[in-house]
Amino acid sequence: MDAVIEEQPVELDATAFKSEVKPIWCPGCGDFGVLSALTRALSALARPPHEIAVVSGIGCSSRLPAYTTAFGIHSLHGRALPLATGLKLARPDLEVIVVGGDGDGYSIGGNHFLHACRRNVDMLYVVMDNRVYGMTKGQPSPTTEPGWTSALSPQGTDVAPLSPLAIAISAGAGFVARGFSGDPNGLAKLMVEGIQWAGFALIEVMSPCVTFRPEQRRWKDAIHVGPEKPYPDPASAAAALLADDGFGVGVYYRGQRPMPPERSLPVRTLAQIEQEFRL
Ligand SMILES: Cc1ncc(C[n+]2csc(CCOP(=O)(O)OP(=O)(O)O)c2C)c(N)n1
Ligand code: SF4
Repeated sequence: MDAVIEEQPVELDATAFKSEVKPIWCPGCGDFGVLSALTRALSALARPPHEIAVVSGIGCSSRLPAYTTAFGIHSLHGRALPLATGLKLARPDLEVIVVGGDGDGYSIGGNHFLHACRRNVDMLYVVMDNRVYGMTKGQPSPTTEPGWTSALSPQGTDVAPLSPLAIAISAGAGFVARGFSGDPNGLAKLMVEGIQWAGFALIEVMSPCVTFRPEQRRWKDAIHVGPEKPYPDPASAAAALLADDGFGVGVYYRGQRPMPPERSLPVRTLAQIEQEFRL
């Protein structure tokens, strides 16, 4: 009689999730801490790299998928969320994690951001917020302070920044948290919670751009513990986020929103799909 082979849980340490590709981020960039936190979180999840997909848009932060051993898609500017939504619907067995920057996600990707919160497809979205477009050399982003001046915005923007976490809550996101790249262990714990959350989870990570915003090196002094526990309802969580200083770390909101019902779609071959779309 054949021996019954029981499936053992996978035990992989964080290095198993780091690829051989060497990050080309500037020395001191906060995104190193986010990569480190993500590989620790994936190790804690005990799923092998081929069961995980990391999807990004365009930007320095969006280079992250290449630095992991999971499946990676470095997609188009602002389009990571719709791409990841399609991927998750087609392959619900995959753990889908979306990563990117504030410019990518809240500017060109802003529309997709709102609808990902509404649709509540099960994925974690990690936004590395440095309040600037790093890759395109320091343009202001939707989270840039109105008075920040640079060669590209000599008089500042004079435009109020978005409050992405409050927006996410009002659009229906069920898990909303803030972390800091300088605390990879704390961030890894938040990521595990976000990945395990059944539905759309958003983690805003304060991740300094030391090249175009060198003053953000001081963020480590500004970061503080946020809410002791998540706010009980969306209105109080959003009100707290609109009033806070933007540096509180922790889970702000964990809702009760049920996942959309699972629908089993008929499996079709590529040829059948092509036939359907033929004009
Ligand atoms: C459609 C399109 N528009 C604009 C660009 C140029 N572009 C590339 S990266 C980027 C900004 C990235 O900023 P952010 O998402 O904040 O990431 P960071 O580089 O700061 O990590 C822009 C505007 C592009 N590649 N494609
Ligand atoms: S330009 Fe800024 S965001 Fe880009 S790698 Fe350098 S420090 Fe990081």
